[in-house]
Amino acid sequence: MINVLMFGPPGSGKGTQSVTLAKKYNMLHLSTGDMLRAELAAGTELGRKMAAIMSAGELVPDEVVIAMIAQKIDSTTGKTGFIFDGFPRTVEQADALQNMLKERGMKIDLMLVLDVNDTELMDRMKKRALVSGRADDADEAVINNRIAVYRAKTEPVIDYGRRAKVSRTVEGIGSIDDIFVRLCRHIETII
Ligand code: B4P
Repeated sequence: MINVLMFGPPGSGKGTQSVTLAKKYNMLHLSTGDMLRAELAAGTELGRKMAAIMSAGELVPDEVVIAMIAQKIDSTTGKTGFIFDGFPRTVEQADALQNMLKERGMKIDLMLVLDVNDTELMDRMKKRALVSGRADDADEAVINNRIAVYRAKTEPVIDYGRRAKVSRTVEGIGSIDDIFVRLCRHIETII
């Protein structure tokens, strides 16, 4: 099994690219954002508890997303590996993922870091707000908070990848197809 982390600020294209990469390489796409939004949409107790945190652009508690990911890893069969999209988002989540994989005889094989500037991020999320109905895309102050939370709590996770020599920075500006090709080039080096 190969394990790829799709990394980058909010709106950098992690979700967009993970969907097509997972299809191409027969990997399971694990998006903690999608899982949380599914809880919200289903009106579960967990979803109701997380709604306010997410619409403020804050991170939900580590234990919530760690439990979601562990459950998915253990219930998956028939895939070449996992694409982790939007997870880990804190150093604590990175520790938990590393331990989870180690206990199952796996490791993080590649960390793809999408590089996109803040102006472009803001522009993309405002555009998505017109169609997504996502509360966290609708308000400029919330988008700014999400970017600030990324810089403060998530960006330090890149050091993990650097230490393990698995991180690769990829230019995240350009057409979706061109960025896909750039990402595939890196995945081809580990399969
Ligand atoms: P996520 O769902 O991960 O949201 P995201 O960061 O906005 O998405 P992404 O970067 O995948 O952007 P996308 O491809 O869609 O998280 C949402 C919230 O959930 C978090 O704020 C937090 O509250 C919670 N959460 C999730 N995971 C968590 C965790 N591990 N711990 C704690 N809390 C967690 O792209 C954005 C837009 O850009 C799209 O409209 C797309 O069409 C467009 N786009 C993509 N590529 C483009 C390109 N090359 N050019 C132009 N536009 C492009």
